[in-house]
Amino acid sequence: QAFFKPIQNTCPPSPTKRHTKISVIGVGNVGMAIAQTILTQDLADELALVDAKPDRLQGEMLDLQHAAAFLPRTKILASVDYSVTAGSDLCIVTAGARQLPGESRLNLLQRNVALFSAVVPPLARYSPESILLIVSNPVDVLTYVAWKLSGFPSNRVIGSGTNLDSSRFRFLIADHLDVNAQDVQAYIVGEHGDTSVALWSSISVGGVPVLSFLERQQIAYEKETLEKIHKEVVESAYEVISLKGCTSWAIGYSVANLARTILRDQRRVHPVSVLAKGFYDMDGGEVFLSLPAQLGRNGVMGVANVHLTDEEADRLRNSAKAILEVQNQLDI
Ligand code: 6V0
Repeated sequence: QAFFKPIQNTCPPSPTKRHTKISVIGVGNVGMAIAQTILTQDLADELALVDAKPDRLQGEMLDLQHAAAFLPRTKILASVDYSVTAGSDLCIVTAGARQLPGESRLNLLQRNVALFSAVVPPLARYSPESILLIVSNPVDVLTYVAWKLSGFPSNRVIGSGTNLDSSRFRFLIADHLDVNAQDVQAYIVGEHGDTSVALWSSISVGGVPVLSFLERQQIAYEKETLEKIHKEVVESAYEVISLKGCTSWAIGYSVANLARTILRDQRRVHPVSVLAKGFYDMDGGEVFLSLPAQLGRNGVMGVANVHLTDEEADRLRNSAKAILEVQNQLDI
């Protein structure tokens, strides 16, 4: 018995209205921050959650469902079984092993590769047309692993990469210049990690190139000041983790922002981890790292040709080398 008595002669639903489904794998701090931002921003008709811990998963699903009266209408599902993800448009992977006391980064990575072997193939099987968005760390290497395990074309495998680092960078520059971070165009590219590269030469605020503006105004700026801001970006994840035990809100917004660009075909440029081969003279191997990529409904559409100084280009190549060195030691 339907609650509402249906009216006669209603038009069938418009065939052009798409049903959007997002799956989030891993309901830890990061996965849940992403899930809740997706819900509040009304980005999906259906949200599927998967985790290896059934009780935690059920608890998180119920807790989100109980907010239904305050949120846009979204069907929320959860299961340890990947069939719940079937037909997803976007699969976001945040599942990750935690570092054990005394464990090397490489060993942790090898455990995460094993974890990805259990996660990525079923995702690819249940949603063969989906876009994979990898968040688990080390994100660049794991995006490569997800690409290999999924068999997807490279335009449909993306790592959240330095999208978050760039947002931290824009915040610090905005704070320094007392402007709105949304008016600051600034990219951090390369590895999401210690070898990331700040593209100082292309920073602009409201369309005004920052470095040449400072030079024209004869405002002395020290290279060290710029390096200090970049260093602060690199250290900020460690700082937040040492203070609150994890990072969650900023990565939640950052990934939801990527989801919006992709699913709504916004064609915006984001610094995210993509297969770098062929861009910026990086022909030395199959490596994923962050470049300013244009994203849309089919995933990666292209990479912006930002002018790099010789020093920036060198640093980017070194970043690629650092990722490849780790990748080459992996057993996949
Ligand atoms: P967390 O709170 O430990 O959550 C991880 C979740 O993964 C847990 O709920 C686990 O139960 C689940 N999990 C473990 N194994 C499996 C499996 N085989 N299948 C399904 N689920 C599983 O970690 P947190 O949420 O804080 O971080 C998740 C990952 O995101 C880590 O790898 C972080 O390093 C990474 N981050 C990446 C960032 C980026 O910018 N790319 C930013 C922040 C964190």
